[in-house]
Amino acid sequence: MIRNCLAAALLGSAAILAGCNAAPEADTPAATETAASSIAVTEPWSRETAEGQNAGGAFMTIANTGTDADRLTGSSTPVAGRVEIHTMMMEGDVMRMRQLADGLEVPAGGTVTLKPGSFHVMLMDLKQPLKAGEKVPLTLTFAGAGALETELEVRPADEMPAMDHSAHGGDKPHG
Ligand SMILES: [Cu+2]
Repeated sequence: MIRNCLAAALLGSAAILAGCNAAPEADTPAATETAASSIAVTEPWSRETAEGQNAGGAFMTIANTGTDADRLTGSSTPVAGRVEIHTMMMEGDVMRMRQLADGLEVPAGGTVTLKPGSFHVMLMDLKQPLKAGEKVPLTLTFAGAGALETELEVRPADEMPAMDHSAHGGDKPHG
């Protein structure tokens, strides 16, 4: 069965940006929402991968404006053999990724940010390198909201979260 959201996605990116609701909300132009839930995903992105790199992280902000907690339980994309929900945690002195077997909870009225060094969606067994500028379709599955179609924006590898040198006066003359 083809979900309404998928049908909307097939119509093109404008439909994706407008979400799956018949009447898109004017104040959330970048959000993707399902008709049946209060989950919205904003700024989904991934980083370009090097040739031979077989996994990559995907990041986004997930907001739940509903009154019930929801849970991201799975994900899929045509470019990866499988997709897992990961967190990062310290094991001794080593930062390790760990799969969240029960998924990632998005509290009622809350927001969860997936970002480098923290929660992320892991694209495993990549079938092709992710190239900067590409858009990669990604399906997110929520326990309550069901399937939600979104699209990752692939960003250049050197576009790291900006290290704020301004605090050191780096671009100002010393003395
Ligand atoms: Cu990971």
